Amino acid sequence: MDLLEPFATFIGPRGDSLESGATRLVRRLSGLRTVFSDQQACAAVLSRDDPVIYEVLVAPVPETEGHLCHGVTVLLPGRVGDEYFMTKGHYHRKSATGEVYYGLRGTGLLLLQTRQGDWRTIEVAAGTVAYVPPHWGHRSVNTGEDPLVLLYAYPGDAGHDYDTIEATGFARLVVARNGRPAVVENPRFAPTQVR
Ligand code: S6P
Ligand code: ZN
Repeated sequence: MDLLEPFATFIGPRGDSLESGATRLVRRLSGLRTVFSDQQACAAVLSRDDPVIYEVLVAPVPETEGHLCHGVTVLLPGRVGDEYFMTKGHYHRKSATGEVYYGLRGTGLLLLQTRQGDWRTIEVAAGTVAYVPPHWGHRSVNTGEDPLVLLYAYPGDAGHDYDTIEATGFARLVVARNGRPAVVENPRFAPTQVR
């Protein structure tokens, strides 16, 4: 039996520093062009700058059965056109696996949907424990003025399916209307055919 040495990671007061050999993934707008619906607004931002949209600090846990992958997502505040900064979003490749999020800082929405197009939102703020049940695709959206910082944990063998979201989009968009977040229909959403 391979025993992994128990370890802890330190999360700083801003909820954004994870030490102990954590890997930092940086997602900039240039790598998220297909995520935002307003392509003109996206191109306009990219003509000036390539802003960081979010970072993921990943604790060093094997991505295998039995382990609990965990880390912290730091999603910056901002918009592309009317649309708030958000993560790519994904289903778990092993679809029957859930995930827990814990809000450390900021405010936002978790956008959840099934492959058939049923959708939900969960408001998240510091102290929110949000549960993503198996089979629900998920994306985080920062609707506030501060970074949205979320701790996450999911089964090590869950894997990530980004291709489906890339192909179908999300059923709903989170946009600013009169300065407030609104959840509106995505006219380009194409639910996956039930096989
Ligand atoms: C992984 C978990 C989060 C996301 C992170 C970035 O299952 O849901 O760690 O990876 O929030 O989102 P995304 O969609 O780019 O992986
Ligand atoms: Zn996930």
